[in-house]
Amino acid sequence: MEPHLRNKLADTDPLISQALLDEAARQNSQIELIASENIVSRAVLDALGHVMTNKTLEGYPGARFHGGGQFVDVVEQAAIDRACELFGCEYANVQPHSGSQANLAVFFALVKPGQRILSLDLAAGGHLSHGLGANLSGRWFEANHYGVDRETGLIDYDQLESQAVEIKPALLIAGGSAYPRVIDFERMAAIAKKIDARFLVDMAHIAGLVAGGAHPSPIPHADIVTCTTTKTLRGPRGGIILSKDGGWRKKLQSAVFPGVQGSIHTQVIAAKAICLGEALRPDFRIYAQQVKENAATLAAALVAQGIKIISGGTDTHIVLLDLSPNGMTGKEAEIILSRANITSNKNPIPYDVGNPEKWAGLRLGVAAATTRGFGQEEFRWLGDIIGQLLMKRSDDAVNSARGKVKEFCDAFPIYGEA
Ligand code: DSN
Repeated sequence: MEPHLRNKLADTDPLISQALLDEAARQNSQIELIASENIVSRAVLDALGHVMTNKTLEGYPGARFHGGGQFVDVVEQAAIDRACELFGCEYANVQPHSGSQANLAVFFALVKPGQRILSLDLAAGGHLSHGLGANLSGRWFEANHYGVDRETGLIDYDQLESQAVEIKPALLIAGGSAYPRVIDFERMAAIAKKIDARFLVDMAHIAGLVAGGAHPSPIPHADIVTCTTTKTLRGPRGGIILSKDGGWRKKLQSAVFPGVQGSIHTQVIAAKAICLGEALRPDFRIYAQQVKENAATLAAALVAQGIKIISGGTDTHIVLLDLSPNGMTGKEAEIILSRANITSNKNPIPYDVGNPEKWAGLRLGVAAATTRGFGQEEFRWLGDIIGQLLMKRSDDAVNSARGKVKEFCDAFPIYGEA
């Protein structure tokens, strides 16, 4: 056998080998509270490192541009069928390499350059692929944004309706990266219908909660739904496009390939099929419910510590902290928590201005630690300790938190021995 096919990574590339080992150790020894992260199953990891990665294919199952695709066809068809069963829809495209790619393909299918789109403002919890000026979506479309009420932090649907009637976008978009409350998909669909716009829901963050029955589904209301398999869905990095019926099938199929992508990531599609299969099992419903309860517990514990939470709480896995009353930026908070081995990210809050260094928000998410086995008791403690870290900002608080974080990490290990 050629050495290239036989040698282990540790023998051929010590730099990368060590970085991978260090990353595994980091994940084990830190509490992960970044809302877009999760911890995939061993089965998903197995697929991601499989020789299926060697296979190049374009096209769709049964209609490929290269030979030898019969086993990838099994995998991709299973992923499609499972996505349709899980979300109760007739159409699924599992090829997008990411959520942003999925959104790009939907734009390609539904709107023309220069047309208007209307989406949630980034600072109010939207996503950069929904029309940010620096993103292709903001350059090619005339992007307009709706916000949230300054007091409640909630979408004001009456205000949104007036704006939509005035702007008359071709595409109305719901969803994003940091809106912690249930979105009224039915009302938004009615607004889209009133102005004859298409309605896209990007459920990237909440897909696992929808799959597990812990959050209302946008599928019956939206023309198209996109999501990632990464976040609450607990799968590999990648995107999916869904639609309740087959009406958009032809346009969406050609929008993904050859519209915005070429060959597929075969091993990732296998991993997507696995995670969708996992989400179909009854225990995933328990997981989704636990995520929701853990987030509510974390939010309540933080409020009890005197921390301001956008919208006063959460209906999802996301808890968004407003640190302006503490005279602190999100970046400073992120650093203090990281000193205690708690990982989070600075985030804009509604009406935040200025650059990321000055954002007043810190976004927390409970999906990864819930996968690890954390329950409400652990999240109650986390809320207390995060509150104290942010209030006291002292070395004593950091040291005491770090000791407890280690206890929890040791009690809830990830993957066991590598
Ligand atoms: N949209 C980014 C986030 O929510 O963190 C990445 O998925």
